[in-house]
Amino acid sequence: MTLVERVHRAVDAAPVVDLHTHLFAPQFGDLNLWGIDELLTYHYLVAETLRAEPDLTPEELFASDKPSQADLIWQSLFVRQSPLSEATSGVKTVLAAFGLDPAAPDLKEARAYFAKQTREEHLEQVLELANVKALAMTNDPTHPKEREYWDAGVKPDPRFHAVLRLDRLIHQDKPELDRWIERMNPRYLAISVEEIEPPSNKVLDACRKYNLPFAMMVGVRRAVNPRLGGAGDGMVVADLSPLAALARHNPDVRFLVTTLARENAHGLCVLARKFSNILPFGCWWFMNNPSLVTETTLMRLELLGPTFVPQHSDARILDQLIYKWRHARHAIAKALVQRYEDMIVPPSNEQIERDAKALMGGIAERWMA
Ligand code: HDL
Ligand code: ZN
Repeated sequence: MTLVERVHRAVDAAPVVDLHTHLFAPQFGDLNLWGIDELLTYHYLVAETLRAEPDLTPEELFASDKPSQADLIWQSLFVRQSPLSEATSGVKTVLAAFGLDPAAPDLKEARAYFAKQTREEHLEQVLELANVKALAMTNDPTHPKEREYWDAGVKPDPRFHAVLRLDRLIHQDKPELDRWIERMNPRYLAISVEEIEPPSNKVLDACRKYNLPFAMMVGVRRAVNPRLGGAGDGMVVADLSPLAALARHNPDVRFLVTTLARENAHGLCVLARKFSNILPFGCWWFMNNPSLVTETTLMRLELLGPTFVPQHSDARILDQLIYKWRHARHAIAKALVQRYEDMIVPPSNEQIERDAKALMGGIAERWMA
């Protein structure tokens, strides 16, 4: 086998531990999204449809029900034009993985297929096809429907790890951090920010008390176009200097960091060289495109060696795990091949498998332990 074949085989075979998703375990009922209508009404595809259909207003699109939106999005992005974006090609990858026609003229076949699946068997099939062995959810106790499940004593499938998301919780009069940490048993605390604001001492003390990493997802500017709803967020190039101070003043706290701007990826790498308590994780959101995953993974390998988490899926719909991880594995393997080709002594299969297992799941697993 060629080096390229050996690397792609090892990366494909390495089980994934997915450090960031918006998925819910099946015990959360309808919060656990799956199926073709959910796939097609993903906010990435909503934004792309509103570009492709300039005479369609967001209000008109959102006024129709989900299946009608899915039909319109399918015709607009998959039939009337070529599905060349990452989000459209992802839906085709999912359909093909289930043996469905990715170039179908309509959604009849896909809907019939998903209608025959039960939630439980579909979950096993998706995790198998995606080779994902564990994943982190995004849990927000201020979300009324989700809170109902926690208050009713929900016990998530052990492959779905809780993460306490602080974006809204920290603005509550009484965040009750201890209560939610003890109820959810989160693997880390997380927040998304436009610019880095040092977390409160209460948050950092909770990280120390429960030995939890603190994740910062940096560079999001919310609602740049409010009419697009969940699809309306944008990005900024953030100032990373507060992160250096945070890591320096809190050497006993672990920081998971991912940045939304391509321009911040290099600076994050340099900071991760200075502070071993900073773990770059994934190519977030607008960075989650194969070209940028390969570029960023290559830069991270060159600056950090295999000591970071190259990707998280950020999946919102269960079936997306299949495409987000197939596309990521291919992009990550391309970067690894380039680094191995530059090694004076070519790597053995064992070395390639060891590195692939660490990058795809081992490092993430240790940080979520
Ligand atoms: O804040 C986040 O976790 C982001 O990932 C947002 O949820 C965003 O809407 C998203 O889904 N990006 O992929
Ligand atoms: Zn997310």
